[in-house]
Amino acid sequence: MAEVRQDGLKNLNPNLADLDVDVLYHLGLTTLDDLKGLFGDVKHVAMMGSGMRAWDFAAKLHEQTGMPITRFSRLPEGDEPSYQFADITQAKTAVSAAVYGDEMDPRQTADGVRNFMYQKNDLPTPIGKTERYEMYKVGNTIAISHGMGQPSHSINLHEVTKLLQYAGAQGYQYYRLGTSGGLGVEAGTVVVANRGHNPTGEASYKIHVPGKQIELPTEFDPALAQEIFDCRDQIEAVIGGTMAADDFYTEQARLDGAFCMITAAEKDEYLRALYAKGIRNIEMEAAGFGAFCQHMGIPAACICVALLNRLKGDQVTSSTEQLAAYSDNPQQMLIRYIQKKAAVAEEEAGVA
Ligand code: R2B
Ligand code: URA
Repeated sequence: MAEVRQDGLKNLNPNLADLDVDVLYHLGLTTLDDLKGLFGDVKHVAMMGSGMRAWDFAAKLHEQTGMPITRFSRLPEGDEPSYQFADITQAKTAVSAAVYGDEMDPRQTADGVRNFMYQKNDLPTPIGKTERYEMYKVGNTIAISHGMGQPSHSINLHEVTKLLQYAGAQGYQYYRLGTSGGLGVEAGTVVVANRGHNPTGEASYKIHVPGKQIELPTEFDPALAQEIFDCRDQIEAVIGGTMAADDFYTEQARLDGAFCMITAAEKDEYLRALYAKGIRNIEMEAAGFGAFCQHMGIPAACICVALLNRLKGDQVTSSTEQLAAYSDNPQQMLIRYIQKKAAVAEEEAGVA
């Protein structure tokens, strides 16, 4: 029987204890960094597809709650970056060093410039590297991007979970704040998932280990889903199934991909059958995310806004401003939830 920790974490890999140093390659951090100091207090991990959205969420969280921004730099304190490149060759070398992680002075990189400007304006700066994902920390909350699709998100989940293990964090929860195509729900509506579904409509996620198919269940924590739903205020929201596809076009039954294997009637029949199974939106991570968190005993919620109603069309035609407003909906629900939890913790600390 795998050990189950007091906070519910289970199935932690025993091989990790044998590693002298664990390189969290895609995060750009290792166990030689001060992970306890940086992440020991983490209670919330907000995951989302794009780096810009992770930054945006961290900035809003800092602004709305006053929780402090955690900064991490391997540069000596107060050492400011210079962003003068002598010529284009030096600029290219610097950017390539940032991307490929060579041993080069990070003050000379594009990231260095950006971080310098963010720091000067009290805005979140990334922790670790930004080649694959972008991670920010505000108070007890990590905001991190995971890219598009279940494989990218899965790598992220493994490394973040190891990071929190090495940091000694306890009792943390994961959230995915995403975009999606609604099923019978209009643009702007938030779907809080009760379970993830695969494209056959089943609530399971298939992995192959080692080469043998294993099916994992994909339920989300029902109490947490309800608590997040209760933070909707004026935001239109529903609790329902979220289907994860391995593509935006073909597996989501769109008629507007580069190729198309179905008729409009087949698409309609498929989407309506999914709706009949309680599925209310389609994106690209929910099933893998639910499976990972259920397997490891990490309470998780998948909170995705619909950008369109897929029963009415395929193209995302909203303006940039409209899309930003839609993306704000799940973010505000989570910020309210984090604030509620902070108030409860404060009250408990006062009583103790
Ligand atoms: C939602 O949006 C992305 C595709 O546009 C994908 O990551 C997802 O799940
Ligand atoms: N993301 C998806 O994966 N599908 C949509 O329809 C919209 C956003």
